[in-house]
Amino acid sequence: MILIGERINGMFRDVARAIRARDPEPIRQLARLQEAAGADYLDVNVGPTAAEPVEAMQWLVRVVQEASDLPLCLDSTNYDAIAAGLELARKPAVINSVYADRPRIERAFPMARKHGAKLIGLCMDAKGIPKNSENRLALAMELVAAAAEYDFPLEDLWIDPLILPVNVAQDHGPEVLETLRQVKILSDPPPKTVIGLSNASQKCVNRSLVDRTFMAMAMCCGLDAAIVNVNDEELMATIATARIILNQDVYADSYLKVFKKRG
Ligand code: THG
Repeated sequence: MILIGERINGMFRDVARAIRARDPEPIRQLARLQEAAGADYLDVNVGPTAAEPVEAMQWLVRVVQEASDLPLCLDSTNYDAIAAGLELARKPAVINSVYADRPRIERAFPMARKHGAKLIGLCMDAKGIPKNSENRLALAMELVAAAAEYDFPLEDLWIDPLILPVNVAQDHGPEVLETLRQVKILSDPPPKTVIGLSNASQKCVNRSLVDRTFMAMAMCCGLDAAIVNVNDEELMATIATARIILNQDVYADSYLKVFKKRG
């Protein structure tokens, strides 16, 4: 399971404040905390309200790399900001994200090729997020076809079916899980799959419970990667346990400790 730490995102008030004040220490601290908890990548998102998103992304990428050597997941709808982040990234990054819309595909895939970046493709187009899995898959197929067109490695394309909050879009849950299963038959080799887990529980009570239950179910459907709160210990224990049940790790009485120390 590839874990992307979600916390360096201007959606969080403390991060928005640090970005606004160009105060590096809270950001460095979040980078260190997530690395220590076992993140494989760090999501970096300046947030929806950042003035000068390109300059803010440059500042954020520099500050994160002062504290951690982890590769980055550059999360923005602004491709100038992503391009600026790619220029500064020391390791091959993930571009988060592109949706199935020609102008975005035509900008994102060449950018990914140029930098050897991986690319998250969303099951969404200019009309929005479809409800049923067939329509989500049709959009995933557009992205798979684009990868072939741009000679982009399919295993570097990570398809995100897009989770919505369970309190307002409960009927999407089974469709997301079915999409995760079916993505694997779209091509050979198949694309990878990824979700932004915390979306599921936004504005819900028992957030961690909703997240970790969704995570276990998504893992059962073949999920490869997730943007998560890696500092949620119960979530991390659920992931470790799901790996045992799915026979992805070898059982030992101490498997929870081993999971924390891995890599
Ligand atoms: N897919 C992809 N990328 C994504 C998402 C996705 N990036 C962003 C997001 N979704 C994943 N990251 C988060 C980060 C924070 C929250 C949810 C998802 C979150 N934040 C608090 C809230 O809104 O209640 C912030 C409030 C606070 O604590 O200050 O829930 O799906 N590819």
